[in-house]
Amino acid sequence: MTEQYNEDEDFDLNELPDDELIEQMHDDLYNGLREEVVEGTEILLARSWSADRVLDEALVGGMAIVGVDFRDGILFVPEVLLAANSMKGGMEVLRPLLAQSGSETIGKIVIGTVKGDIHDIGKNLVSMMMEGAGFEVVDIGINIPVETYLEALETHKPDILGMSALLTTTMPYMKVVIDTLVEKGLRDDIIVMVGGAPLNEEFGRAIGADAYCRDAGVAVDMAKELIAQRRAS
Ligand code: B1M
Repeated sequence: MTEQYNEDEDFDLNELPDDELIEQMHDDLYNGLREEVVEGTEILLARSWSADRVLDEALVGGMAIVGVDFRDGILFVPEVLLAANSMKGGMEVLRPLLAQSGSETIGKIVIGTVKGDIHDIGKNLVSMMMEGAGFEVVDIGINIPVETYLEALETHKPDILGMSALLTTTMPYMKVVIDTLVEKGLRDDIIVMVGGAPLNEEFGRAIGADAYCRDAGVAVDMAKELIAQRRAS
């Protein structure tokens, strides 16, 4: 990534046209500059950008660049943590907008990232979008073992169990959870939806999930569809 502006140079994000502001926000996210990412997010909203568009173009777009350089060994964990923290700053600004919903609760989801995996940005985004669509969301966090999923299902009695995994080494754990539900005779009581960058449809089917969700928007649509199907049957 090249610096678009000299770091010492004092400039006002507000003065940048939209396309340059987006590029600058990608740089700021890459460089872990949370305050600047938050400010850029606020500026775009003030320019009447929708929360969805800010999320996709400025934040998710920026994190994709970070992902490529992380993969290629250009960025390392501490830098990626700072980038993630900046992304979360922007997401906090968007949260009330994404979670704005006048509608009645249309269903309940318990969601968590599987054991061995601490990635939570995607899961948090899914939670926000589901809330926004009128779901009650119980986020049980990261690194979740099967016992904790089971306890949460017992306590909260949700319609849906959502699991997230970002690592090829942790995605098989989703099958451990689903197999345990089957063993305990609980599988038919709940809709299971899975997601995370390394997953795909085929994997979702192979482990016995009801749906693989490519992104948070798909998760919302799938959740509505599967709940409607279940209630109709
Ligand atoms: Co990690 N990491 N990371 N990392 N990290 C990846 C996943 C990786 C692809 C990077 C790379 O090499 N390009 C790679 C995995 C390779 C693989 O397994 N094939 C990787 C690695 C290797 C690692 C470590 C092993 C690195 C190390 O220590 N050497 C380590 C593992 C730690 C662990 O979990 N045990 C590690 C650590 C970290 C950080 C802590 C530094 C940080 C996480 C911070 C945090 O989450 N709080 C981090 C980050 C940020 C990433 C990348 C760069 C970005 C992930 C992200 O937040 N994306 C990531 C690269 C990448 O994915 N391109 C990478 C943005 C987010 C909005 O997208 O999470 O895909 P995503 O979520 C989407 C969809 O997938 C879907 O909807 C979301 C929103 O649209 N979705 C769901 C997700 N979950 C869902 C659940 C659902 C439905 C939909 O349920 C219903």
